[in-house]
Amino acid sequence: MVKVYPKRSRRERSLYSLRMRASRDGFHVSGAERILSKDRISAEIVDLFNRAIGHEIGNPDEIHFTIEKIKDEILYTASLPISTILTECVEDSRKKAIQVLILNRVSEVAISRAFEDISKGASPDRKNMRGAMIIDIETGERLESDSYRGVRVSRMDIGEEAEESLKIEMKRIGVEGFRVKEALALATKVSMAGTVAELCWSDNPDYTVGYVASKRYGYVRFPNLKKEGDINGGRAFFLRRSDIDFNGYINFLQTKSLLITKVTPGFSPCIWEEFLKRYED
Ligand code: WAQ
Ligand code: MG
Repeated sequence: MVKVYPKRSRRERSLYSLRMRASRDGFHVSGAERILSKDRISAEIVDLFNRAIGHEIGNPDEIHFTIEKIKDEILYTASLPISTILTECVEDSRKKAIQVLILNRVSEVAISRAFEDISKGASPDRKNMRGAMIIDIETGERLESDSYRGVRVSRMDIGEEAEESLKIEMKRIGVEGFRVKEALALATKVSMAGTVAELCWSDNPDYTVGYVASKRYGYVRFPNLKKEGDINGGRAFFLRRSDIDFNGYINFLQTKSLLITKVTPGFSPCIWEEFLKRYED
């Protein structure tokens, strides 16, 4: 008699963490995170290599790839809902981004600290950080142990099927490229860790879209959180110290594997009043 074994589900297949880091003269240029099956690794390495080598910030002189079989449990989850707010200019975008942070009960001093530091280069030597700063939601104090490097979130990605629905959503709102996908994966993981809210915009001079992410309002994009040509960018994670085991929090961000299996649509594109109204309902 032929024995029939149940097929292993997709989730039980071995998955790998693939990480890329590129630098020039010791300074971080770009990085990427993937969680994927073995058969997709080599093609993805070629893609990430091409991205790193042609990076607009400067050609790297070192590119590192790390490939690691994931042995620990993987968390599977749906993404934060994606909304895009229509704004007129940088001032307008910033005003509304601040409003979302206030709705999340982030204090004024903490908000000012984040905007000021990201705008001028958040590391003590006024350069962009490789990772994120962590800001106390009440006092505005910076909590990360290394304020040059910041905290790097690692081991997160959007699964193949979810990526298909993300592509449809992106087409609908008229965006292309890898940034939305990578930022959405990161923001979802950061919010799952217990972060109250995150503020981010890119360090790439020609990418002006930024976002505020939170459990309550989702991943809220603003078309121009900085001026075109501005080389500064970064990330701030706002944290309520009393609610969190700090070491456990950092450990979750750096080492826990998280794969997004569903992309949640929000309200895009949306005018501000409409966005607020939908969340009040
Ligand atoms: N962990 C922590 N911080 C990071 C990480 C990470 N894995 N990767 C980047 N950062 C920090 C670092 O300070 C960078 O300088 C800064 O964030 C910006 O990184 O249209 O492209 O990769 O919805 O330039 C957001 C909007 C795009 C996307 C963000 O960031 C959209 C972006 P970048
Ligand atoms: Mg960048």
